Amino acid sequence: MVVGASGTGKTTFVNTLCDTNVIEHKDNDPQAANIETGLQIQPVNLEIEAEGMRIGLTVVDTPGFGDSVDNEYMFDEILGFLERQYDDILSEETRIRRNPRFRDNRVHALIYFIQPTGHGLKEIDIELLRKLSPRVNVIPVIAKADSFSRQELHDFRKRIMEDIEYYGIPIYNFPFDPEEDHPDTIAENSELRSLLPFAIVASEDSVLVNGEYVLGRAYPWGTVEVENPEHCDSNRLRSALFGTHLNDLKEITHDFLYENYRTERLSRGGLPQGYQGDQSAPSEEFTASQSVRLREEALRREEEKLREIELRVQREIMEKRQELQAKEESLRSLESRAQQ
Ligand SMILES: Nc1nc2c(ncn2[C@@H]2O[C@H](COP(=O)(O)OP(=O)(O)OP(=O)(O)O)[C@@H](O)[C@H]2O)c(=O)[nH]1
Ligand SMILES: [Mg+2]
Repeated sequence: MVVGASGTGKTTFVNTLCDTNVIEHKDNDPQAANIETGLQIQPVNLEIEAEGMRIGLTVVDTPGFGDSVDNEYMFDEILGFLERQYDDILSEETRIRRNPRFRDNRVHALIYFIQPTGHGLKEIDIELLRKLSPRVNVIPVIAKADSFSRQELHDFRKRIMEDIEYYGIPIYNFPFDPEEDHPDTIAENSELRSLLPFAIVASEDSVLVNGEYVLGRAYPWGTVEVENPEHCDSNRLRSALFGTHLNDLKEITHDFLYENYRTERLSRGGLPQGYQGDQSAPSEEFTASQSVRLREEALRREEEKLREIELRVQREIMEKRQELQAKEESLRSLESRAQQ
């Protein structure tokens, strides 16, 4: 899944990553530029050839993120989408007769696009990452990294990682066990970790470099090559996602993220009554009824939060009233003693 502010290059990245035109770009009609389309969650299923294997892949683009004034609602939609995939598995696991057509649509990696501001994380980034990272492997990337000089990129990367650490955001940091793992794995994972957040350059255009066409962006002063590790980390991320770390991402999703969700869900009383799970093949578009359900769930959570706050305030008022009464009483007894 790719998430991030509008125009950070998510769709271009997906098309670059899969080497085909998987997703159409949002209509850039200037007349419609000020019409809010809201967040649309669009899963697309495809098969690609990567790292010498054929991989069945579902990419989920989230165009329009950050366009709306109400970001909280968008966060809940994305979170709701992630959790719904877990609910589907949970319902399938508890079914007496399994559905042979069942498809596991859990999101194994969420690539989060950080705007190339050079100023570290924004509040909206922090809020969103905090909300989503307990549910999905988050891999942060710097969008349009060709906007930076080498030194600027180094400083920006450092600032972002400091923010991630400061706010305790549990991103996917290519985990390894220094005592158990093979030295090669340790070296590889440490190197990938040092590249976080990955510097991404994406392009759907081919440019001629040394007599050969390669994916890149041509500028008056030179060319940025998407697959050149000297220019950006797009290729490193690709081979980690589709090759070296594909299984690890899946295992962490199943053994840790899903397991936590499952425990929380069951201790809260399990799935809603009558939950049927996803009976059909996955839909191309997030349907209207699902969207309404998510909104209702978000509203319910909001109501719960408000009720908690109300109760807390009532309790505090009660305590203060008791304190005041006790003080008044002691004052009265002091006064009566003074009069005697
Ligand atoms: N300089 C630079 N421009 C890029 C890069 N990737 C994409 N772009 C350009 O940025 C613009 C927006 O790219 P999109 O891929 O449509 O952005 P998006 O994140 O999908 O946007 P929404 O669908 O509106 O959320 C296009 O003009 C792309 O050509 C990059 O790595 N560097
Ligand atoms: Mg897009």
